[in-house]
Amino acid sequence: MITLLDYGAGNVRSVINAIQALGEQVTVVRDPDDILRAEKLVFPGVGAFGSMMQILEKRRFVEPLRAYLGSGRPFLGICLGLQALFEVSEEAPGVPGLGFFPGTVERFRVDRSVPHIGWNGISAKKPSGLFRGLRGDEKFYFVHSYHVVPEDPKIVLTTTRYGYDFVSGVQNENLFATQFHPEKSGEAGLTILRNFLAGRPGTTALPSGAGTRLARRIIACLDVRSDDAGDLVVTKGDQYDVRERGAVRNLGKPVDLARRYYEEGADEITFLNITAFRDFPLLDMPMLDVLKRTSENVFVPLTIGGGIRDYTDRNGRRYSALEVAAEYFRSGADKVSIGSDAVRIVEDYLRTGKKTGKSAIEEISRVYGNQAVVISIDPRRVYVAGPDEVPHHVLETELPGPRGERYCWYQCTVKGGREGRPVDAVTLARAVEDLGAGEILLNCIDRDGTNLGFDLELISAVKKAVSIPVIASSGAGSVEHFLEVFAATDAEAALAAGIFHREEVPIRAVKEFLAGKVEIRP
Ligand code: 1PR
Repeated sequence: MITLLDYGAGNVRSVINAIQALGEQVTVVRDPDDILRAEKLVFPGVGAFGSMMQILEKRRFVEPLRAYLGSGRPFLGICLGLQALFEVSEEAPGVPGLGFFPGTVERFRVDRSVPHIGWNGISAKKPSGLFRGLRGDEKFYFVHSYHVVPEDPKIVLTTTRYGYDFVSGVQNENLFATQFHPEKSGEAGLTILRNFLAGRPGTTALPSGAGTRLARRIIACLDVRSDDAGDLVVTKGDQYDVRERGAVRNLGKPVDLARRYYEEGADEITFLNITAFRDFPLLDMPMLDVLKRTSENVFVPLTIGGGIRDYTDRNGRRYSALEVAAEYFRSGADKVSIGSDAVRIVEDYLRTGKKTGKSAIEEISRVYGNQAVVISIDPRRVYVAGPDEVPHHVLETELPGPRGERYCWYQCTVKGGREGRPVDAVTLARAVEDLGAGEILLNCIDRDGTNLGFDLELISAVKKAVSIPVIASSGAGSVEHFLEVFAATDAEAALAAGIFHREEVPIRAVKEFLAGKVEIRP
Protein backbone atom coordinates (compact mmCIF):
# COMPACT_ATOMS: atom_id res chain seq x y z
CA MET A 1 0.00 0.00 0.00
CA ILE A 2 1.38 3.38 -1.03
CA THR A 3 0.53 6.43 1.05
CA LEU A 4 0.14 9.64 -0.88
CA LEU A 5 0.48 13.03 0.72
CA ASP A 6 -2.10 15.31 -0.88
CA TYR A 7 -2.19 18.69 0.80
CA GLY A 8 -4.90 19.93 -1.52
CA ALA A 9 -3.08 21.96 -4.16
CA GLY A 10 -2.85 20.76 -7.71
CA ASN A 11 -3.06 17.61 -9.66
CA VAL A 12 -2.31 14.56 -7.54
CA ARG A 13 -4.80 12.50 -9.51
CA SER A 14 -2.16 11.71 -12.15
CA VAL A 15 0.23 10.38 -9.53
CA ILE A 16 -2.52 8.19 -8.11
CA ASN A 17 -3.48 7.03 -11.61
CA ALA A 18 0.11 6.23 -12.52
CA ILE A 19 0.67 4.23 -9.31
CA GLN A 20 -2.60 2.37 -9.83
CA ALA A 21 -1.75 1.70 -13.47
CA LEU A 22 1.36 -0.04 -12.11
CA GLY A 23 -0.83 -2.31 -10.02
CA GLU A 24 -0.45 -0.73 -6.57
CA GLN A 25 -3.08 0.56 -4.18
CA VAL A 26 -2.98 4.12 -2.95
CA THR A 27 -4.26 5.58 0.27
CA VAL A 28 -4.35 9.33 0.72
CA VAL A 29 -3.16 11.00 3.94
CA ARG A 30 -6.13 12.34 5.92
CA ASP A 31 -4.50 13.19 9.23
CA PRO A 32 -0.96 13.49 10.62
CA ASP A 33 -0.95 9.94 11.98
CA ASP A 34 -1.38 8.53 8.47
CA ILE A 35 2.07 9.87 7.67
CA LEU A 36 3.60 8.18 10.69
CA ARG A 37 1.89 4.90 9.81
CA ALA A 38 2.93 4.91 6.14
CA GLU A 39 5.07 2.12 4.73
CA LYS A 40 5.95 3.97 1.54
CA LEU A 41 5.24 7.64 1.21
CA VAL A 42 4.91 9.61 -2.03
CA PHE A 43 4.85 13.38 -1.78
CA PRO A 44 3.93 15.09 -5.06
CA GLY A 45 4.32 18.76 -4.30
CA VAL A 46 2.49 21.15 -6.57
CA GLY A 47 2.13 24.90 -6.55
CA ALA A 48 4.19 27.46 -4.72
CA PHE A 49 6.67 26.78 -1.89
CA GLY A 50 5.20 29.31 0.57
CA SER A 51 1.61 28.17 0.27
CA MET A 52 2.69 24.51 0.40
CA MET A 53 4.55 25.01 3.70
CA GLN A 54 1.65 27.02 5.11
CA ILE A 55 -0.80 24.23 4.35
CA LEU A 56 1.56 21.57 5.72
CA GLU A 57 1.87 23.61 8.95
CA LYS A 58 -1.85 24.21 9.20
CA ARG A 59 -2.65 20.55 8.78
CA ARG A 60 0.06 19.63 11.34
CA PHE A 61 1.93 17.54 8.77
CA VAL A 62 5.37 19.07 9.26
CA GLU A 63 6.56 17.17 12.34
CA PRO A 64 5.17 13.79 11.18
CA LEU A 65 6.90 14.33 7.83
CA ARG A 66 10.22 15.05 9.53
CA ALA A 67 9.75 11.94 11.68
CA TYR A 68 8.93 9.81 8.62
CA LEU A 69 11.96 11.10 6.72
CA GLY A 70 14.16 10.28 9.70
CA SER A 71 12.76 6.74 9.91
CA GLY A 72 14.55 5.50 6.78
CA ARG A 73 11.36 4.16 5.22
CA PRO A 74 10.92 4.61 1.43
CA PHE A 75 10.01 8.11 0.34
CA LEU A 76 9.52 9.62 -3.11
CA GLY A 77 9.27 13.39 -3.41
CA ILE A 78 8.21 14.91 -6.70
CA CYS A 79 8.87 18.50 -7.83
CA LEU A 80 7.94 20.68 -4.83
CA GLY A 81 8.09 17.45 -2.82
CA LEU A 82 11.85 17.57 -3.54
CA GLN A 83 12.21 21.26 -2.77
CA ALA A 84 10.32 20.89 0.53
CA LEU A 85 13.15 18.70 1.86
CA PHE A 86 15.52 21.68 1.98
CA GLU A 87 15.86 24.53 4.46
CA VAL A 88 14.59 27.55 2.60
CA SER A 89 13.47 28.71 -0.84
CA GLU A 90 13.96 31.98 -2.66
CA GLU A 91 10.34 31.61 -3.68
CA ALA A 92 9.20 32.30 -0.11
CA PRO A 93 11.93 34.02 1.88
CA GLY A 94 11.51 33.54 5.61
CA VAL A 95 9.31 30.45 5.26
CA PRO A 96 11.23 27.44 6.58
CA GLY A 97 11.15 24.20 4.59
CA LEU A 98 11.36 20.76 6.17
CA GLY A 99 15.13 21.21 6.46
CA PHE A 100 15.85 17.49 6.13
CA PHE A 101 18.77 18.25 3.82
CA PRO A 102 21.02 21.25 4.33
CA GLY A 103 20.73 23.53 1.33
CA THR A 104 18.49 26.00 -0.39
CA VAL A 105 16.10 26.32 -3.32
CA GLU A 106 17.05 28.98 -5.86
CA ARG A 107 15.37 30.57 -8.83
CA PHE A 108 16.87 29.83 -12.25
CA ARG A 109 19.28 32.56 -13.25
CA VAL A 110 19.41 31.93 -16.99
CA ASP A 111 19.10 33.92 -20.17
CA ARG A 112 16.20 31.77 -21.38
CA SER A 113 12.57 31.18 -20.54
CA VAL A 114 11.63 30.56 -16.93
CA PRO A 115 9.76 28.37 -15.91
CA HIS A 116 11.82 25.53 -17.30
CA ILE A 117 8.92 23.71 -18.92
CA GLY A 118 9.20 20.57 -20.98
CA TRP A 119 11.12 17.40 -21.59
CA ASN A 120 14.77 17.27 -20.62
CA GLY A 121 17.30 14.53 -19.93
CA ILE A 122 19.02 13.41 -16.76
CA SER A 123 22.68 12.71 -16.17
CA ALA A 124 23.40 10.28 -13.32
CA LYS A 125 25.90 11.15 -10.61
CA LYS A 126 25.72 7.73 -8.97
CA PRO A 127 24.07 4.36 -9.65
CA SER A 128 20.56 3.75 -8.34
CA GLY A 129 17.81 1.17 -8.34
CA LEU A 130 15.57 3.81 -9.91
CA PHE A 131 17.45 3.53 -13.20
CA ARG A 132 16.75 -0.13 -13.89
CA GLY A 133 15.36 -0.55 -17.39
CA LEU A 134 16.33 2.93 -18.64
CA ARG A 135 18.51 3.43 -21.72
CA GLY A 136 19.93 6.76 -20.62
CA ASP A 137 18.66 8.91 -23.47
CA GLU A 138 15.10 9.26 -22.13
CA LYS A 139 13.61 12.63 -21.38
CA PHE A 140 11.42 13.53 -18.43
CA TYR A 141 8.85 16.23 -17.93
CA PHE A 142 9.94 19.26 -15.91
CA VAL A 143 7.93 22.29 -14.95
CA HIS A 144 9.50 24.63 -12.40
CA SER A 145 11.16 27.98 -11.89
CA TYR A 146 13.26 26.98 -8.87
CA HIS A 147 15.76 24.19 -8.28
CA VAL A 148 17.48 22.75 -5.23
CA VAL A 149 21.08 23.51 -4.26
CA PRO A 150 22.12 20.79 -1.78
CA GLU A 151 25.12 21.37 0.46
CA ASP A 152 26.04 17.69 0.46
CA PRO A 153 27.17 16.54 -3.01
CA LYS A 154 26.76 12.89 -1.95
CA ILE A 155 22.95 13.10 -2.11
CA VAL A 156 22.94 14.28 -5.75
CA LEU A 157 21.45 11.54 -7.92
CA THR A 158 21.00 13.36 -11.23
CA THR A 159 21.68 16.70 -12.83
CA THR A 160 20.07 18.33 -15.84
CA ARG A 161 21.27 21.20 -18.00
CA TYR A 162 19.17 24.29 -18.43
CA GLY A 163 21.58 27.16 -18.97
CA TYR A 164 23.74 25.43 -16.36
CA ASP A 165 23.63 22.04 -14.63
CA PHE A 166 21.14 21.95 -11.80
CA VAL A 167 20.26 19.12 -9.42
CA SER A 168 17.26 17.25 -10.83
CA GLY A 169 17.21 14.29 -8.44
CA VAL A 170 18.51 13.34 -5.00
CA GLN A 171 18.83 10.03 -3.22
CA ASN A 172 19.88 9.09 0.26
CA GLU A 173 19.32 5.36 0.80
CA ASN A 174 15.53 4.84 0.54
CA LEU A 175 14.76 8.48 0.14
CA PHE A 176 14.36 9.59 -3.47
CA ALA A 177 13.17 12.89 -4.85
CA THR A 178 12.99 14.18 -8.40
CA GLN A 179 12.47 17.62 -9.82
CA PHE A 180 10.82 16.10 -12.89
CA HIS A 181 7.41 14.45 -12.83
CA PRO A 182 7.68 10.68 -13.37
CA GLU A 183 3.88 10.49 -13.53
CA LYS A 184 3.92 12.87 -16.51
CA SER A 185 6.93 11.42 -18.28
CA GLY A 186 5.34 8.65 -20.33
CA GLU A 187 6.94 5.21 -20.29
CA ALA A 188 10.28 6.45 -18.93
CA GLY A 189 8.57 8.04 -15.95
CA LEU A 190 6.51 4.92 -15.30
CA THR A 191 9.75 2.92 -15.25
CA ILE A 192 11.14 5.17 -12.50
CA LEU A 193 7.92 4.85 -10.52
CA ARG A 194 7.82 1.10 -11.00
CA ASN A 195 11.38 0.82 -9.65
CA PHE A 196 10.51 2.92 -6.62
CA LEU A 197 7.37 0.90 -5.91
CA ALA A 198 9.26 -2.37 -6.29
CA GLY A 199 11.74 -1.10 -3.69
CA ARG A 200 14.68 -1.94 -5.91
CA PRO A 201 17.65 -0.89 -3.85
CA GLY A 202 20.03 -2.16 -6.58
CA THR A 203 22.77 -0.10 -8.03
CA THR A 204 22.02 0.17 -11.71
CA ALA A 205 24.30 2.55 -13.58
CA LEU A 206 22.49 4.84 -16.00
CA PRO A 207 24.13 4.76 -19.44
CA SER A 208 25.12 8.29 -20.32
CA GLY A 209 22.70 9.78 -22.80
CA ALA A 210 23.38 12.31 -25.48
CA GLY A 211 23.62 15.10 -22.91
CA THR A 212 20.70 16.84 -21.34
CA ARG A 213 18.93 19.39 -23.47
CA LEU A 214 15.42 20.73 -23.32
CA ALA A 215 13.30 19.37 -26.16
CA ARG A 216 10.95 21.41 -28.31
CA ARG A 217 7.49 20.06 -27.57
CA ILE A 218 4.86 18.79 -30.01
CA ILE A 219 1.38 19.34 -28.60
CA ALA A 220 -1.89 17.87 -29.82
CA CYS A 221 -4.86 20.15 -29.29
CA LEU A 222 -8.45 19.00 -29.01
CA ASP A 223 -11.09 21.67 -29.43
CA VAL A 224 -14.12 20.24 -27.65
CA ARG A 225 -17.76 21.24 -27.68
CA SER A 226 -21.22 19.70 -27.80
CA ASP A 227 -22.52 18.90 -31.24
CA ASP A 228 -26.13 19.57 -32.18
CA ALA A 229 -27.22 16.27 -30.63
CA GLY A 230 -25.65 17.31 -27.32
CA ASP A 231 -22.69 14.89 -27.49
CA LEU A 232 -19.25 16.13 -26.54
CA VAL A 233 -17.05 15.91 -29.64
CA VAL A 234 -13.65 17.00 -30.83
CA THR A 235 -14.18 19.57 -33.52
CA LYS A 236 -11.98 21.79 -35.63
CA GLY A 237 -12.68 25.09 -37.28
CA ASP A 238 -11.54 26.89 -40.39
CA GLN A 239 -10.48 30.20 -38.93
CA TYR A 240 -12.63 29.32 -35.91
CA ASP A 241 -15.73 28.37 -37.87
CA VAL A 242 -16.42 24.80 -36.75
CA ARG A 243 -19.58 24.28 -38.77
CA GLU A 244 -19.72 22.58 -42.13
CA ARG A 245 -23.00 22.74 -44.02
CA GLY A 246 -24.59 23.97 -40.82
CA ALA A 247 -23.47 21.12 -38.55
CA VAL A 248 -20.64 21.06 -36.01
CA ARG A 249 -17.71 19.07 -37.45
CA ASN A 250 -17.22 15.87 -35.50
CA LEU A 251 -13.66 14.54 -35.60
CA GLY A 252 -13.85 12.04 -32.80
CA LYS A 253 -14.28 11.41 -29.12
CA PRO A 254 -12.06 13.44 -26.78
CA VAL A 255 -10.88 10.61 -24.49
CA ASP A 256 -10.13 8.22 -27.36
CA LEU A 257 -8.25 10.80 -29.39
CA ALA A 258 -6.19 11.94 -26.40
CA ARG A 259 -5.19 8.35 -25.73
CA ARG A 260 -4.22 7.88 -29.38
CA TYR A 261 -2.05 11.00 -29.36
CA TYR A 262 -0.33 9.88 -26.15
CA GLU A 263 0.51 6.55 -27.75
CA GLU A 264 1.76 8.30 -30.89
CA GLY A 265 4.24 10.35 -28.87
CA ALA A 266 2.51 13.68 -28.18
CA ASP A 267 4.51 15.58 -25.57
CA GLU A 268 1.41 17.21 -24.17
CA ILE A 269 -2.33 17.23 -24.74
CA THR A 270 -4.48 20.34 -24.63
CA PHE A 271 -8.26 20.37 -24.39
CA LEU A 272 -10.05 23.61 -25.21
CA ASN A 273 -13.69 23.76 -24.23
CA ILE A 274 -14.45 26.22 -27.00
CA THR A 275 -17.97 27.21 -26.06
CA ALA A 276 -17.38 27.47 -22.33
CA PHE A 277 -17.43 31.27 -22.52
CA ARG A 278 -21.21 31.07 -22.60
CA ASP A 279 -21.76 28.28 -20.08
CA PHE A 280 -20.75 27.73 -16.51
CA PRO A 281 -18.07 25.02 -16.73
CA LEU A 282 -18.72 23.55 -13.30
CA LEU A 283 -22.12 22.58 -14.60
CA ASP A 284 -20.41 21.20 -17.67
CA MET A 285 -19.49 17.96 -15.95
CA PRO A 286 -18.72 16.08 -19.18
CA MET A 287 -15.54 18.12 -19.53
CA LEU A 288 -14.43 17.22 -16.02
CA ASP A 289 -15.24 13.63 -16.82
CA VAL A 290 -13.14 13.80 -20.00
CA LEU A 291 -10.19 14.96 -17.93
CA LYS A 292 -10.68 12.31 -15.27
CA ARG A 293 -10.91 9.51 -17.80
CA THR A 294 -8.02 10.81 -19.89
CA SER A 295 -5.70 11.09 -16.91
CA GLU A 296 -6.31 7.42 -16.11
CA ASN A 297 -4.06 6.28 -18.91
CA VAL A 298 -2.41 9.32 -20.46
CA PHE A 299 0.84 10.08 -18.65
CA VAL A 300 1.91 13.34 -20.25
CA PRO A 301 0.82 16.82 -19.17
CA LEU A 302 -2.78 17.83 -19.73
CA THR A 303 -3.91 21.41 -20.18
CA ILE A 304 -7.53 22.48 -20.13
CA GLY A 305 -8.94 25.78 -21.30
CA GLY A 306 -12.33 27.37 -21.70
CA GLY A 307 -14.50 29.30 -19.32
CA ILE A 308 -11.93 29.93 -16.63
CA ARG A 309 -13.27 33.11 -15.01
CA ASP A 310 -15.45 34.28 -12.13
CA TYR A 311 -19.14 33.36 -12.25
CA THR A 312 -22.27 34.27 -10.40
CA ASP A 313 -25.02 31.70 -10.75
CA ARG A 314 -28.76 32.31 -10.87
CA ASN A 315 -28.98 32.13 -7.10
CA GLY A 316 -26.36 34.81 -6.69
CA ARG A 317 -23.66 32.40 -5.55
CA ARG A 318 -20.25 33.54 -6.72
CA TYR A 319 -17.63 31.11 -7.95
CA SER A 320 -14.13 32.44 -8.42
CA ALA A 321 -11.95 31.52 -11.39
CA LEU A 322 -9.72 29.90 -8.78
CA GLU A 323 -12.51 27.54 -7.78
CA VAL A 324 -13.20 26.64 -11.41
CA ALA A 325 -9.49 25.99 -11.96
CA ALA A 326 -9.27 23.96 -8.74
CA GLU A 327 -11.97 21.64 -10.02
CA TYR A 328 -10.02 21.13 -13.25
CA PHE A 329 -6.79 20.44 -11.35
CA ARG A 330 -8.57 17.94 -9.13
CA SER A 331 -9.90 16.22 -12.25
CA GLY A 332 -6.44 15.69 -13.71
CA ALA A 333 -5.34 18.95 -15.36
CA ASP A 334 -1.76 20.09 -14.91
CA LYS A 335 -2.32 23.53 -16.36
CA VAL A 336 -5.30 25.69 -17.09
CA SER A 337 -5.53 27.98 -20.06
CA ILE A 338 -7.30 31.32 -19.84
CA GLY A 339 -8.52 33.03 -23.02
CA SER A 340 -11.25 35.66 -22.97
CA ASP A 341 -10.87 36.57 -19.33
CA ALA A 342 -7.15 37.28 -19.79
CA VAL A 343 -8.03 40.01 -22.30
CA ARG A 344 -10.47 41.61 -19.86
CA ILE A 345 -7.90 41.41 -17.05
CA VAL A 346 -5.21 43.00 -19.21
CA GLU A 347 -7.53 45.78 -20.40
CA ASP A 348 -8.21 46.65 -16.73
CA TYR A 349 -4.54 46.40 -15.86
CA LEU A 350 -3.49 48.67 -18.73
CA ARG A 351 -6.19 51.20 -17.84
CA THR A 352 -5.39 51.43 -14.13
CA GLY A 353 -1.70 50.48 -14.17
CA LYS A 354 -2.41 48.54 -10.99
CA LYS A 355 -2.40 44.86 -10.14
CA THR A 356 -5.39 43.96 -8.02
CA GLY A 357 -3.95 40.67 -6.84
CA LYS A 358 -7.44 39.28 -7.40
CA SER A 359 -7.49 38.54 -11.11
CA ALA A 360 -7.74 34.92 -12.23
CA ILE A 361 -4.16 35.04 -13.49
CA GLU A 362 -2.78 36.33 -10.19
CA GLU A 363 -4.90 34.12 -7.93
CA ILE A 364 -4.35 30.86 -9.79
CA SER A 365 -0.61 31.42 -10.19
CA ARG A 366 -0.26 32.33 -6.52
CA VAL A 367 -1.85 29.08 -5.38
CA TYR A 368 -0.79 26.66 -8.13
CA GLY A 369 2.39 28.35 -9.37
CA ASN A 370 2.97 30.35 -12.58
CA GLN A 371 3.66 27.21 -14.55
CA ALA A 372 0.04 26.14 -14.11
CA VAL A 373 -1.34 29.24 -15.85
CA VAL A 374 -1.32 29.31 -19.64
CA ILE A 375 -2.79 32.25 -21.52
CA SER A 376 -4.42 31.39 -24.81
CA ILE A 377 -4.37 34.33 -27.21
CA ASP A 378 -6.69 34.42 -30.24
CA PRO A 379 -5.34 37.27 -32.37
CA ARG A 380 -6.34 38.39 -35.83
CA ARG A 381 -4.11 40.29 -38.22
CA VAL A 382 -5.18 43.91 -38.92
CA TYR A 383 -3.37 45.77 -41.69
CA VAL A 384 -2.46 49.43 -41.35
CA ALA A 385 -0.78 51.88 -43.71
CA GLY A 386 1.96 52.95 -41.31
CA PRO A 387 3.55 52.12 -37.95
CA ASP A 388 1.95 55.09 -36.17
CA GLU A 389 -1.59 54.65 -37.40
CA VAL A 390 -2.77 52.82 -34.27
CA PRO A 391 -1.63 52.91 -30.62
CA HIS A 392 -0.62 49.25 -30.77
CA HIS A 393 2.46 47.14 -31.33
CA VAL A 394 2.77 47.34 -35.13
CA LEU A 395 4.97 45.02 -37.18
CA GLU A 396 6.46 45.48 -40.61
CA THR A 397 5.26 42.47 -42.57
CA GLU A 398 6.54 40.52 -45.52
CA LEU A 399 2.96 39.49 -46.33
CA PRO A 400 1.41 42.72 -47.63
CA GLY A 401 -2.27 43.40 -47.05
CA PRO A 402 -5.06 43.62 -49.64
CA ARG A 403 -4.17 47.23 -50.41
CA GLY A 404 -0.46 46.57 -50.36
CA GLU A 405 -0.13 47.59 -46.69
CA ARG A 406 3.31 46.79 -45.28
CA TYR A 407 2.31 47.01 -41.64
CA CYS A 408 -0.03 45.11 -39.37
CA TRP A 409 -0.93 44.56 -35.75
CA TYR A 410 -2.50 41.54 -34.13
CA GLN A 411 -5.79 42.30 -32.48
CA CYS A 412 -6.78 40.15 -29.51
CA THR A 413 -10.26 38.69 -29.63
CA VAL A 414 -12.57 37.12 -27.06
CA LYS A 415 -15.41 34.60 -27.14
CA GLY A 416 -13.77 32.36 -29.70
CA GLY A 417 -12.85 35.15 -32.08
CA ARG A 418 -16.33 36.64 -32.11
CA GLU A 419 -15.34 40.00 -30.64
CA GLY A 420 -12.19 42.07 -31.30
CA ARG A 421 -10.73 44.11 -28.43
CA PRO A 422 -8.51 47.20 -28.44
CA VAL A 423 -5.35 45.42 -27.30
CA ASP A 424 -2.65 43.75 -29.35
CA ALA A 425 -1.13 40.31 -28.83
CA VAL A 426 2.38 41.56 -27.99
CA THR A 427 1.12 43.97 -25.34
CA LEU A 428 -1.17 41.31 -23.94
CA ALA A 429 1.64 38.76 -23.74
CA ARG A 430 3.88 41.19 -21.83
CA ALA A 431 1.08 42.12 -19.44
CA VAL A 432 0.07 38.54 -18.63
CA GLU A 433 3.68 37.64 -17.90
CA ASP A 434 3.80 40.59 -15.54
CA LEU A 435 0.63 39.34 -13.85
CA GLY A 436 2.06 35.87 -13.26
CA ALA A 437 1.22 33.72 -16.30
CA GLY A 438 3.71 30.92 -16.96
CA GLU A 439 3.19 30.19 -20.64
CA ILE A 440 1.52 31.53 -23.77
CA LEU A 441 -0.53 29.50 -26.22
CA LEU A 442 -0.38 31.68 -29.29
CA ASN A 443 -3.09 31.00 -31.84
CA CYS A 444 -3.71 33.00 -35.00
CA ILE A 445 -7.21 33.16 -36.42
CA ASP A 446 -5.98 33.96 -39.95
CA ARG A 447 -3.90 30.77 -40.04
CA ASP A 448 -6.14 28.48 -37.97
CA GLY A 449 -7.17 25.40 -39.92
CA THR A 450 -5.59 26.66 -43.17
CA ASN A 451 -2.60 24.24 -43.34
CA LEU A 452 -0.52 27.20 -44.60
CA GLY A 453 2.05 27.02 -41.81
CA PHE A 454 2.49 28.98 -38.59
CA ASP A 455 2.44 32.77 -38.58
CA LEU A 456 6.17 33.24 -38.00
CA GLU A 457 6.01 37.03 -37.78
CA LEU A 458 3.47 36.92 -34.97
CA ILE A 459 5.27 34.15 -33.10
CA SER A 460 8.66 35.91 -33.32
CA ALA A 461 7.23 39.21 -32.13
CA VAL A 462 5.51 37.67 -29.11
CA LYS A 463 8.42 35.40 -28.24
CA LYS A 464 10.84 38.35 -28.27
CA ALA A 465 8.54 40.32 -25.97
CA VAL A 466 8.36 37.80 -23.12
CA SER A 467 10.62 35.51 -21.14
CA ILE A 468 8.04 32.77 -20.52
CA PRO A 469 7.60 29.86 -22.94
CA VAL A 470 5.50 30.34 -26.06
CA ILE A 471 3.52 27.59 -27.79
CA ALA A 472 3.14 28.28 -31.50
CA SER A 473 -0.31 27.34 -32.76
CA SER A 474 -2.51 27.52 -35.86
CA GLY A 475 -1.78 26.62 -39.43
CA ALA A 476 0.38 23.49 -39.27
CA GLY A 477 -0.08 21.59 -42.53
CA SER A 478 3.06 19.48 -42.91
CA VAL A 479 6.09 18.17 -41.03
CA GLU A 480 8.18 20.93 -42.61
CA HIS A 481 6.07 23.57 -40.90
CA PHE A 482 7.26 22.33 -37.51
CA LEU A 483 10.89 22.60 -38.55
CA GLU A 484 10.21 26.03 -39.98
CA VAL A 485 8.69 27.40 -36.79
CA PHE A 486 11.48 26.00 -34.62
CA ALA A 487 14.18 27.29 -36.98
CA ALA A 488 12.70 30.75 -37.43
CA THR A 489 11.54 31.44 -33.88
CA ASP A 490 12.48 30.53 -30.34
CA ALA A 491 9.03 29.07 -29.60
CA GLU A 492 9.38 26.26 -27.09
CA ALA A 493 6.51 24.18 -28.47
CA ALA A 494 4.36 23.79 -31.54
CA LEU A 495 0.73 22.78 -31.37
CA ALA A 496 -1.50 21.39 -34.06
CA ALA A 497 -5.00 20.06 -34.34
CA GLY A 498 -6.50 19.49 -37.80
CA ILE A 499 -3.65 17.53 -39.37
CA PHE A 500 -3.55 15.16 -36.40
CA HIS A 501 -7.33 14.68 -36.24
CA ARG A 502 -7.66 14.05 -39.95
CA GLU A 503 -4.64 11.69 -39.80
CA GLU A 504 -2.94 13.67 -42.56
CA VAL A 505 0.28 13.94 -40.59
CA PRO A 506 0.73 11.62 -37.61
CA ILE A 507 2.65 12.89 -34.59
CA ARG A 508 5.22 10.12 -35.15
CA ALA A 509 5.95 11.51 -38.61
CA VAL A 510 6.59 14.96 -37.14
CA LYS A 511 8.98 13.49 -34.56
CA GLU A 512 10.79 11.39 -37.15
CA PHE A 513 11.20 14.35 -39.46
CA LEU A 514 12.55 16.58 -36.69
CA ALA A 515 14.94 13.98 -35.23
CA GLY A 516 18.53 15.09 -35.71
CA LYS A 517 17.45 18.58 -36.80
CA VAL A 518 15.79 19.86 -33.64
CA GLU A 519 16.07 18.63 -30.03
CA ILE A 520 12.95 16.55 -29.41
CA ARG A 521 11.78 13.81 -27.09
CA PRO A 522 12.44 10.54 -28.94
O1 1PR B 1 -12.10 32.26 -23.87
O2 1PR B 1 -11.17 31.32 -21.79
O3 1PR B 1 -13.39 30.57 -22.62
O4 1PR B 1 -11.30 29.93 -23.77
C1 1PR B 1 -11.83 29.42 -24.95
C2 1PR B 1 -10.73 28.71 -25.67
O5 1PR B 1 -11.28 28.09 -26.80
C3 1PR B 1 -9.62 29.64 -26.15
O6 1PR B 1 -8.37 29.08 -25.86
C4 1PR B 1 -9.82 29.72 -27.66
O7 1PR B 1 -8.57 29.71 -28.35
C5 1PR B 1 -10.56 28.43 -27.97
N1 1PR B 1 -11.54 28.59 -29.04
C6 1PR B 1 -12.71 29.27 -28.95
N2 1PR B 1 -13.38 29.15 -30.11
C7 1PR B 1 -12.65 28.39 -30.93
C8 1PR B 1 -13.02 27.98 -32.28
O8 1PR B 1 -12.24 27.34 -32.99
N3 1PR B 1 -14.21 28.35 -32.72
N4 1PR B 1 -10.51 27.26 -30.74
C9 1PR B 1 -11.48 28.03 -30.25
C10 1PR B 1 -9.29 27.68 -30.92
C11 1PR B 1 -7.26 27.08 -31.43
C12 1PR B 1 -6.30 25.99 -31.44
C13 1PR B 1 -6.36 25.17 -32.64
C14 1PR B 1 -5.13 25.58 -33.37
C15 1PR B 1 -4.53 24.65 -34.27
N5 1PR B 1 -8.55 26.65 -31.39
O9 1PR B 1 -5.94 25.45 -30.29
O10 1PR B 1 -6.60 23.90 -32.32
O11 1PR B 1 -5.42 26.78 -34.01
O12 1PR B 1 -5.37 24.33 -35.31
P1 1PR B 1 -4.79 23.80 -36.67
O13 1PR B 1 -3.54 23.05 -36.35
O14 1PR B 1 -5.83 22.89 -37.23
O15 1PR B 1 -4.53 25.00 -37.52
P2 1PR B 1 -12.06 31.09 -22.98
